[in-house]
Amino acid sequence: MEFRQILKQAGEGHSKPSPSRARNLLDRLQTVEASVAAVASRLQRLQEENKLNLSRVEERLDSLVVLLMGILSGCKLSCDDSVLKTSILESRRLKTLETKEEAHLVLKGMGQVGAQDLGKEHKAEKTPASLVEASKKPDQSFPRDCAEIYKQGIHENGIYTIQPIPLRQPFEAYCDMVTDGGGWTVFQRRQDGSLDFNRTWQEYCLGFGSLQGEHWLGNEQLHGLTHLGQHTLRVELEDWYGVQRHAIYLKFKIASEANKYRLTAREYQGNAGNALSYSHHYNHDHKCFTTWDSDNDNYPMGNCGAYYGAGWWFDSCLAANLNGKYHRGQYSGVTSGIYWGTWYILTDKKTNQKYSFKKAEMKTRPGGF
Ligand SMILES: [Ca+2]
Repeated sequence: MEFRQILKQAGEGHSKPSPSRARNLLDRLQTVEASVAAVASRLQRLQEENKLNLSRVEERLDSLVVLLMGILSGCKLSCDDSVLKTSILESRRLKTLETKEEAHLVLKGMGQVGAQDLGKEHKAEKTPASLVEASKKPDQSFPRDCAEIYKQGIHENGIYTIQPIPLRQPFEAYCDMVTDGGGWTVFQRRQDGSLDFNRTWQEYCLGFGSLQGEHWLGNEQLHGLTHLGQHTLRVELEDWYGVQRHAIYLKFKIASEANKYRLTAREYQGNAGNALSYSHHYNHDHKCFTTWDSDNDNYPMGNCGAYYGAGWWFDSCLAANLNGKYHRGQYSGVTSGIYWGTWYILTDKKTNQKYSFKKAEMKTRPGGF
């Protein structure tokens, strides 16, 4: 029987429960009501806790979504083929290694350095040991060249780590991702005269300068970049009036050191003229590299590299030399400047002046890119 009915009956006098029984019932009623109130309060607390937990979960989900969006928009990559793409991103991250000391320590761990002359002007940073471990895998751990990076969807100019030959040491290079469709691995730059290009055979072999500024990437690196398949050479020139011209060679190759880094540059296109194959007597195509301390030129009476103060693929001696001295426009005396004989003549017969370029850049990418 319900308590309230009992009480009602008691109040109406249909039965006559004893006063003690009525008190007992009232006590029990109060106990039950207190229990119900406690349960209701607990339920409410639980509901509030659930709401709080739910909102925390939502917050964490939101932050995860933001993080994911950041990663995706940052790398602009889809997530397949992730090993190569991760290595590209890692190569950009390496730019945060700022000091020469850090780079030098890393390089000591790596053994052979590659394109860098850390003791002098070169400021390029190198690969941490952990990444070098990855690069020891038998397959390709870094993109072969800037063209491959471009094809991965990265179209930003800058310094990237590349590995033209599997199992060989990766190295850094400046990638021109904008000019004429991008994908160019830059191997020479002149722009302000801050760097001396009259260097030894060994220096030209390993490379020198700063990848951000004036530099020679290295003949060994050039050989690695061009020894397989067909490659294109692009030469860009700017004079002191700001006029720009270019020369393209659809067949470009640099031989091994055993073959004195011999140049192949054929099938010219462009508007700067074919200075590399100027004439029968001044033809740089198929000529070996010469420096002041390694004479491999076609001039039997002396060393063209020593005479003109540059490392280059001299004939006997030159119709072009983009590694010459940095003169500010016109100069006189020995034709030692940054020279391209099909654009500016060797000597102005009226003034007896010669002309050196303000900017020069040489770059390569695979044929059919
Ligand atoms: Ca000679």
